[in-house]
Amino acid sequence: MKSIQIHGKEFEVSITEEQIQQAVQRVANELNHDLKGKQVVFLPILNGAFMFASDIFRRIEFEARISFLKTASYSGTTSSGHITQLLGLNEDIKGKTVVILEDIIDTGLTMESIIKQVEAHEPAEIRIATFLLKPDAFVKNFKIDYVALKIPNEFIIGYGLDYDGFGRNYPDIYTIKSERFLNLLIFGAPGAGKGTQSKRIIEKYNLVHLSTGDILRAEIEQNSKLGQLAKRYMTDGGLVPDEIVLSMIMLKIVENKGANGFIFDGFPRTVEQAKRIDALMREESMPISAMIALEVKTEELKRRLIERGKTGTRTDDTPEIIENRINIYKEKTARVKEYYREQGKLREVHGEGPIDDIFRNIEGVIEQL
Ligand code: B4P
Repeated sequence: MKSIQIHGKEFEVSITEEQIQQAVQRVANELNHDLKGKQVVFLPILNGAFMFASDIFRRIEFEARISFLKTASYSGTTSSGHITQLLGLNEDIKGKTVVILEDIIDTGLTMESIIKQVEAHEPAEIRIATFLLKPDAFVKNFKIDYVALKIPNEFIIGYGLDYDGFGRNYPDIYTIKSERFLNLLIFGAPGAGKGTQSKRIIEKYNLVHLSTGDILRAEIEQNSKLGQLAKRYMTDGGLVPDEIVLSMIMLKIVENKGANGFIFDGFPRTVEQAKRIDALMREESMPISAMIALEVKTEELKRRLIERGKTGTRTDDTPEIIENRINIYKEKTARVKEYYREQGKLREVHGEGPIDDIFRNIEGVIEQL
């Protein structure tokens, strides 16, 4: 996606030049249809509306005048506390049709004040044409006759609109690149459903899935050096040493820079792993958002894994190794949960029952983050 930098902030295209031009053409068509035969004066409001005004005016197919206005805003001592003064209205608009051209209307406060001041010059009628409207921010009740595009209530630049004076020159509209990201840890004993729920979370939230178990099994499959090393520990259900797991996961994070976020599945499994990943993600300005811990009774964990062992390909799904994995979880891994509880990041979710119901509860947790 096209992006630009202004004052160290990154903006990315949210409305393309083509979409803008189509919308502007539609407004111009409506104006041509509605106002032909009238005595029309266009009043664009500077600075922001200069591009919109220029694109509209060159598409107007009847005789019309154009006169640029500017507003000066200052806090006054009136009851409204805020005054917008209209500058440059020298054109005789008495008895004429006036079209005020604005780049963006959000609350409508400024436009309301502009309308009042234009009315004082006794035009026959006033029409409002705005390039952008933020319906969620609009609190006034005057009629807006022509709207090219409606946008959510967020900060934008381009096509005449600026950030601290810059950005007006771009033909597209840009929004600040989302700094919202989601870094989730999905946690639970072996068989708690981490892998099962991760799949759904990734689909819905578009996160990169980092399952240390899957990565290690892939290494074993390829018979890589790392795989050979990991196999020694995984065969009986023990933990692979922290250094190996950490270097592996760090590599994956670097490879996926620019992701919306990560879901760490089966990681961290020791407090040392947790401390190291916290430090790295803080350095990357993407701290861990929350740990979602799936709570499942030991009997149910065993039942699930033994069941999978009957048909699946996991060599560690045998009764003795399952026992060992669960014991190691209790001894070494369960305490990671307390580490995140202390940080206020732990979210416990009941992990028994239908998979869809569990996912709905997880969604509820994520939506509140
Ligand atoms: P993992 O791959 O992480 O395996 P696991 O913790 O045993 O969980 P698993 O993925 O099997 O279970 P899930 O909860 O999805 O680790 C394997 C090994 O790799 C470890 O033993 C260790 O040696 C090594 N390792 C991995 N990460 C490490 C790290 N960070 N540090 C050191 N060593 C590491 O549950 C899946 C089963 O439950 C499925 O059969 C599913 O169908 C079923 N299930 C899920 N939800 C269900 C529900 N609601 N109802 C019924 N069944 C359900």
